[in-house]
Amino acid sequence: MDASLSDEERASRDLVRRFGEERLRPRVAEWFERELSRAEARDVLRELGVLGVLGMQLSGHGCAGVPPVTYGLACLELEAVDSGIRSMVSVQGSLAMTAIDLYGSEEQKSHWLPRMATGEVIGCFGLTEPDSGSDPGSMRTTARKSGADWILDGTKMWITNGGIADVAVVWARTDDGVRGFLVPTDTEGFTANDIGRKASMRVSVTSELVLDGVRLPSDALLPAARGLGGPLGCLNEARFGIVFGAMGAARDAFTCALDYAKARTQFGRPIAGFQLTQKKLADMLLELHNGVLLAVHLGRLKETGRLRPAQVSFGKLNNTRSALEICRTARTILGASGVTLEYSVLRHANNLESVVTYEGTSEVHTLVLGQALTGLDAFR
Ligand code: TGC
Ligand code: FAD
Repeated sequence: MDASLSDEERASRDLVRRFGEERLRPRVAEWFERELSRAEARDVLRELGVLGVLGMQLSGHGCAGVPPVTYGLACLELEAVDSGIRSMVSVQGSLAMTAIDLYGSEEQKSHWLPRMATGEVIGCFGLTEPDSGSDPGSMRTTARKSGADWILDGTKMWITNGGIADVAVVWARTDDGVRGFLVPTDTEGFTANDIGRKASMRVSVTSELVLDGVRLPSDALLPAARGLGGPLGCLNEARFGIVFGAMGAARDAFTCALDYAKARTQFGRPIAGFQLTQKKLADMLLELHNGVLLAVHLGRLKETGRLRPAQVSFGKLNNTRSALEICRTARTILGASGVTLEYSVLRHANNLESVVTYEGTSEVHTLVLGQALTGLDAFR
């Protein structure tokens, strides 16, 4: 892959990889085992802010403005450690900060973005609701006018960074269609309840957000977001990061399986010497490199403004599906050792169960491609 990357892209990737290996990997299995606490999640985001990856793909207001492939490679290296780490970064940079960057007023941008880039202020993105997941157009959260103010009521569900956020980007139904609001989380009527007992994505905080008569001033509204296209526009950005990120988890599982297969002896020889193991490794290698090549290709399209949402769906569907398959295959190579947290393979596979579900399930992206191919909408 290195031949397809510029010197700057490789240097930035190596920096993030080193940070992941030295600062995060030594702690990650323990975090997964007992679930990352709110305080630890905030600390990790502060460290990632110092590293410079939060909103690194945005320009101005304290953000570096790196090209898409550089951002994608950062996602890949972080997800090689754990999908939860990449998730925190995606939600902060590609969802919450992107919503403000794309749709916010100049005042909103200068108020929030510089401190979000450093990790001093944490954001979350509330689109999903208990009864409204794949079909966000059916959301029930409302925002109604009360004089110059807005009053928000409703519940958001499965919100990454929800319990640690200082500001929540909340999408709500108004008389004027779906609109976005910046909700400081210390506003009266706002509560975040963390979701426990997750068997996946344990290295990130996931919460329910309850909005009970939350009163906001008129300048809490994101002025330039109108309709469902507002949140979906942000999802394109986060999904792009996942196209790269998923391949990080896959690479880590592949490397782990290859090393293990060379070291583990059965029937008097390394299991890497058996043809069945070699077929697994070769198939994993093909899918891994196809996925990375696809990600870089989509990144090059994005650099020149030619990346369409259906192409992002193509990448998200293919790479999350392949990554999950690679991690499951890696687990089989490790035998019983593969089910423990001593190795990363099952932790990655468990995390990827969330990654194939959030940001549009595999079924949703399949239907987006079906629609692009046939012109027929099979969602309803
Ligand atoms: P539909 O009628 O097709 O479209 C409504 C309006 O939205 C526009 N639009 C898009 N705009 C930008 N990017 C896209 N990808 C867009 N897709 C559609 C469309 O042009 C239209 O605009 P307008 O101006 O005509 O009103 O909408 P639909 O109700 O039929 O739904 C389409 C569908 C199913 C594809 C969409 O709703 C969808 O993507 N559903 C999946 C929901 C989802 O992905 N939720 C993710 C929540 S956030 C999250 O999971 C974070 S995980 C943490 C992490 O990232 O790590
Ligand atoms: P449903 O929509 O109920 O789908 C259930 C099943 O039905 C799926 O297999 C789905 O593909 C299938 N299905 C639905 N409609 C169709 C159809 N038309 N045709 C065929 N099959 C269909 N959301 C946020 O807003 N912000 C976040 O930060 C966030 N973080 C998350 C973090 C984690 C760890 C997880 C697990 C989820 C997160 N989500 C977040 C929510 C996520 O986006 C939703 O889970 C996802 O959009 C799917 O919604 P659902 O779970 O309600 O499933």
